Parts: sequence; structure tokens; C-alpha cells
Amino acid sequence: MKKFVFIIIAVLLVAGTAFAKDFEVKKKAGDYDVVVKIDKNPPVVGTNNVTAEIKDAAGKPVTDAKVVVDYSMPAMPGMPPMNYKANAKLSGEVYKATMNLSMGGPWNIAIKISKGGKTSSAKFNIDVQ
Ligand SMILES: [Cu+2]
Repeated sequence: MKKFVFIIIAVLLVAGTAFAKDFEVKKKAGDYDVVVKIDKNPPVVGTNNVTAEIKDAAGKPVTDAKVVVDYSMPAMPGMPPMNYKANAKLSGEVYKATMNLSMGGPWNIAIKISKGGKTSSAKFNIDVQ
């Protein structure tokens, strides 16, 4: 019985850690590999901190690009489309930005990476709670 209780607690701890993990998505943006993390999982109404790790085709971190987080919600009945931009700042080898999501529901995210006159985007969707 004691052993059984121990196993249950262990399972709950592992599950709790899994839920506490950042939202993470890996995407291609042109030749870049981008790993995006959001500190809320699922993302929430209000402040969400985003980090983007960008690597070039050779696997080298890209630290000299201009990175913008574009987040938008399509039009809904009685609500016009919403579109916001946040400039990301380099911190070490990752880019950081803050999104302020004004309502729950589906949002489209585009991480726009500009370098050498060329812009590539990593796009994905989130379901905001
Ligand atoms: Cu809406």
C-alpha cells in the first residue's frame, strides 16, 4: 500500500512538471531553425514572455538579425481584426519579447527575422486561455 501511494505521488510530480513546462514550438523560417518558447503554457490573456532561439543552416546561433514578434487575431463577429508587434531584444544568444494578449482564443504568431535585407518568418498558432 505504501509503495502504491509513493508511485501515485511520483506520477503526479512528473505530470506537474510536464504541465509547468514552457510552451515550445520548433519552426523553419527560410534557412533558419527557430525554437520559440512562451513562459505560459497554455499562453494566457495578459503578459506572455517569448524567447526565440535562431540558428542558421550550419547550426550557428544568429545574433545579428532584427527580430519582431507579430501577433494577431483574425476578425470575429462584432470584433475587428487585431494586430500587434513587439520588437525582440537580444539577450545572450536568444531574442526576447513580451506579448500582451488582450483576449482568449486563437492567435496567429509570426516571428519575423530580418538580416541582410531579407525577411523570413516562423509562423504558428496559439490558443490563449
Ligand atoms: Cu477576438
